[in-house]
Amino acid sequence: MDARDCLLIGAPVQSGASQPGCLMGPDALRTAGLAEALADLGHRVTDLGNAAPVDMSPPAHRNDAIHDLGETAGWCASLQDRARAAMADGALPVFLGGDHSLSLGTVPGVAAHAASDGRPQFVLWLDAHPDFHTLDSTRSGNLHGTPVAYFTGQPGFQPWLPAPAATVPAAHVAMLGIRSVDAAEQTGLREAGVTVHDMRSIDELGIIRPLTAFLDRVRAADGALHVSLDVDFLDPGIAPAVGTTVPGGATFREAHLVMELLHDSGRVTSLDVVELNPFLDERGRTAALMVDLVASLMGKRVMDRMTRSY
Ligand code: 4U7
Ligand code: MN
Ligand code: MN
Ligand code: MN
Repeated sequence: MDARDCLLIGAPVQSGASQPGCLMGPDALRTAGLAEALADLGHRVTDLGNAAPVDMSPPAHRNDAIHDLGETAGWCASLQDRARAAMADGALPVFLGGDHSLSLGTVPGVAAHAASDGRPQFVLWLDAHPDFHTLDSTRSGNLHGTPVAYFTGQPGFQPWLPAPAATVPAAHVAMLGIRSVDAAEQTGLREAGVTVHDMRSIDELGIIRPLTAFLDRVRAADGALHVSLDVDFLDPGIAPAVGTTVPGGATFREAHLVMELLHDSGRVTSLDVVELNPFLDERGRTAALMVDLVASLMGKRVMDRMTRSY
C-alpha cells in the first residue's frame, strides 16, 4: 500500500454495551501511539478528535431489554455522516471505538460513498460474535450486538434507528473468528446468506484460506473493503480489555497474519477498531496490541522491524 491519508475519528460510544468503559477507548488508542505508528509507516495522519452523537428521541421499542436507544440512534446518524464525508475526502478513515454499535453508522456511511462511486462495498467482520440481532431478537438489549443485521437491511430497525444511508448485501459480508452465536442469530445469518467462518473452520482450514477466498472476491468485483475489528476477535489471554470475552479467540500470530494479508491485498478502504474497554486493561497491553495490529494492516512488516531495531 502506498502512503495514505489516514483520518483518525474517535467515536467514544458506550451506549450499545452493558459495561461502561468503551468511552475511554479512543484516548487509550491515542495514548498507545496509533497516530505515531501510522506516521512512522509513511502515512499522512490527521486526528480529527472525537465525534459526538446528534440529538434523537426515537419512540420506545416493545423490546423492554433495549437500553439507551436514543443515544445509540444519535451516534448512528452522526457517524453515517462522518464516515461518508471522510470517504468523500479520499481518505482512509480509522474509527476509534467505542463499542461496536458505532458500526451502525460507519458501515452505512462508507457504503453510501462506495455507491456514489459505483463500487460494491464489502465488509470483513473480525469478531467472536456475528452481531446479527434485530431490535426484536436481542435478549441483552445491548445494541452493539445488532450492527450487521442493521447494515445488511434486515427489517424492524425503523423508525427506532435512522434509515441506513446505504446497505451492504449480506453476500458481501464475511466473518472470521466467530465463536458465540445466539439461536436467533444462527437462523438470521443462514437465511440472509452471510459467510461465517467460525473457529472450528479456522482450526480445520487455517485462517489464510477463508480470508484469501474473500479477498479474491473483493478484488474481482473491484470492491471497497471495510474491516471491522472487535477486540474480542482476539483471545482474552492476549486482549483482556473487553467486556465480552469469549475463550478460544485468534492468537497473536493469526491476528497479525490476517492484518498482513489485508495489507498485501491493497483493498482496505476503511477500518473500525472497536470494543476496547481500557478500564478492563492490564497496563495498556490490549491498547498496544490493537495499535500493533492496525500498523500491520497499514504496512508494518517483521523485516522492517528487524532492520530498525538490530
Ligand atoms: B460485540 C450477545 F448475548 N450476542 O446480543 C448479545 F452473547 O460487539 C453478545 O460483538 C453481543 O462485542 C456482543 O448481547 C457484541 C450475547
Ligand atoms: Mn472515492
Ligand atoms: Mn462485535
Ligand atoms: Mn464481539
